[in-house]
Amino acid sequence: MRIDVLTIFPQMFDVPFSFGIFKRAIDQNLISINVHNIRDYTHDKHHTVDDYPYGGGPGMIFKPEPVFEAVEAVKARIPRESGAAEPPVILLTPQGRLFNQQIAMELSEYRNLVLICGHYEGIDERVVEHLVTDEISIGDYVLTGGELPAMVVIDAVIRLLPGVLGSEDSAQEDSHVNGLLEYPQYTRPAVFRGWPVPEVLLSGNHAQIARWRRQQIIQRTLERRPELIDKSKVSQEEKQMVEQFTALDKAKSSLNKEPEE
Ligand code: JFT
Repeated sequence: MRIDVLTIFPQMFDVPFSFGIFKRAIDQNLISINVHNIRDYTHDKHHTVDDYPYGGGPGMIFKPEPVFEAVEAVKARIPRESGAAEPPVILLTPQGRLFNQQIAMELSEYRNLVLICGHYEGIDERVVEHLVTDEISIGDYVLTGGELPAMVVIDAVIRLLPGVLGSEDSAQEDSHVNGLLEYPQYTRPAVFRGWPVPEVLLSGNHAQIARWRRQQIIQRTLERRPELIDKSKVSQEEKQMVEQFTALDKAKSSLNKEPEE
């Protein structure tokens, strides 16, 4: 996959992609990430990328001309077979559709992605209407620009590409792929500062371990992210089993408590 990123802060992308899994994937030519400075597509002496908002208001707005010219130049340089679909042009914006694993999987099917990172108070709406094909937000909190969201999207997408992660199936096992949270994990020592690893995991009984993990997955998801359960394939029977289990557990621990004053 080839990813082209447009930004006024290209150096922000140097560090995250110089390490570990990304570096290896880039070195192996599984992905290429090309970062372009939007300022290079201005024509005035001061390389102006922003201007005041029409109608007044706080802050500055990205001008449309440099963004259009940058996207058009970058798209022209993407090698494409004749008849191949145009690459999506994605704007990171608080107004976009909320990013999730489903969207990451959808984007991982493309040969090319073009990402636009804005700054200031936003981008001229004509960029959104006539250049951008997809608007994405990584979550309902306020950031200063689209660079960190772009890195989040790139991370989530490229780890799904074949060969990027060491073992082929580890991307499939992750939480949110099956729509639920993960079970708790432990490694040695078996007792750390007096806190033991759950006994079942040391038992060597694989069927019992699998049952315990499944129960933990459902219990945690019920407690922490109940909205995920409704969308998932957990059976009514399984939910009831875990709810009974949890109720029993709570009853037991309240029996063990010191009586209150
Ligand atoms: C914030 C952003 C995302 C995403 C793009 C551009 C300017 C600053 C800003 C802040 C509040 C209101 C603009 C951006 C994001 C997110 C993305 C821009 N700003 N208006 N903030 N939070 N989750 N994706 Cl361009």
